[in-house]
Amino acid sequence: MLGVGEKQTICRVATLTARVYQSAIFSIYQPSRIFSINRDKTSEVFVVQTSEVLASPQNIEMIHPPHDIIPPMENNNIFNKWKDGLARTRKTTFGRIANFLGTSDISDELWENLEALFIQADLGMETTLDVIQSLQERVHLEGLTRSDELAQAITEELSSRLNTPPPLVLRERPTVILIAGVNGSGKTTTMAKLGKRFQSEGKKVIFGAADTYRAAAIDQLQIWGERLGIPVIAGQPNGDPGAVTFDTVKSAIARKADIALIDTAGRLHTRFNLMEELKKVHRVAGKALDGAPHASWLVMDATTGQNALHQAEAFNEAIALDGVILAKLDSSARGGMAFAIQKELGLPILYAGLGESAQDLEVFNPQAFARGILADFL
Ligand SMILES: Nc1nc2c(ncn2[C@@H]2O[C@H](COP(=O)(O)OP(=O)(O)OP(=O)(O)O)[C@@H](O)[C@H]2O)c(=O)[nH]1
Ligand SMILES: [Mg+2]
Repeated sequence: MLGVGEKQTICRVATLTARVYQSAIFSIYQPSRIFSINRDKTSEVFVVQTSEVLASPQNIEMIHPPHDIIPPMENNNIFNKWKDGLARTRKTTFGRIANFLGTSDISDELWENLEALFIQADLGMETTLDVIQSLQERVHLEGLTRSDELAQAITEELSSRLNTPPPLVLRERPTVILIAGVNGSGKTTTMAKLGKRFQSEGKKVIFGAADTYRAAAIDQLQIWGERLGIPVIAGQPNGDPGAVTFDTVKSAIARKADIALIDTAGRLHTRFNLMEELKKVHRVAGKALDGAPHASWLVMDATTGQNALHQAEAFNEAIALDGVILAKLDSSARGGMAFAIQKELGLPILYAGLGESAQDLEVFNPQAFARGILADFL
């Protein structure tokens, strides 16, 4: 990543693919650094040029200032929060990349070590192979020979594979959001965090305690509701979650709430029952209000790594998820699963849980995330 105060010029290539672009640019600019966003076929690719621009090819447009794209984060509270929250992931896996990147030549052994580390870091096989292939292409194109020259390329390749989540647009009032996930993943705590965040944005929030499977689950949400001053619609333990959902939506309409967040069960007698119940809750929300639920978010426990991806597929089939909230990143060494969630599930990561209290929820920030896991060799 860029050092603060370095002379920067950013060029935008609007129509070329990242690969074509890379080979084009390296024949014109040396040395240059590439920072790409959305590496899909038609993506915009941003080049950061730290030395003087030597030539200006026609299809490159200069944009200033560069700070919108790569905000300096070194003294920023948010960055520090991410950096602290990702300490385990960084120390256990990504931070060890620095050990491989000595002054030796790039060798087969280095590629094997990197591949093993990415897999261990829960990037998933697909992402791991993709990153390694891109790095090998860059080594070829940029003529890198020493392993320490790879650090920048690794940072850029990883950052470019994380996307900024779409902004939350509340088109309906109330906007009804189902919060799903396996038991213990962090649903109820995340609901409290979301409630606090929306409240602080001036929105009127209501909670629905549709996890009726355990009495303690209802109590837990009610305690959060009291603490935050958010009304909680609840039924009896072992009552019908559909009925609670219906009452929550109706109550949100009557109270003119902006957002209704509905907590759902993570554990039932069987996986089949769980998914059938979720589908029912989904249907009932639609009966109470046309178009509801407007979003279904899956809370994933970042400490469970790749297993959580299979669970997510089952939830996605049942209730068509709109996004993921990655909880417990702070107690996980497996933050690398963020890459697999985007690549293998194709779902945006909307928020990240970085602690147990109500304020420990951040909108997912790819740059802060990449800097947080790679801080040791940036
Ligand atoms: N460190 C940390 N702990 C978290 C985070 N989110 C949730 N937790 C903790 O994880 C545990 C389970 O959280 P819950 O919110 O009860 O999980 P749940 O999915 O509602 O669980 P069930 O209702 O049993 O299905 C609690 O001890 C939370 O405090 C987080 O972002 N960081
Ligand atoms: Mg719960």
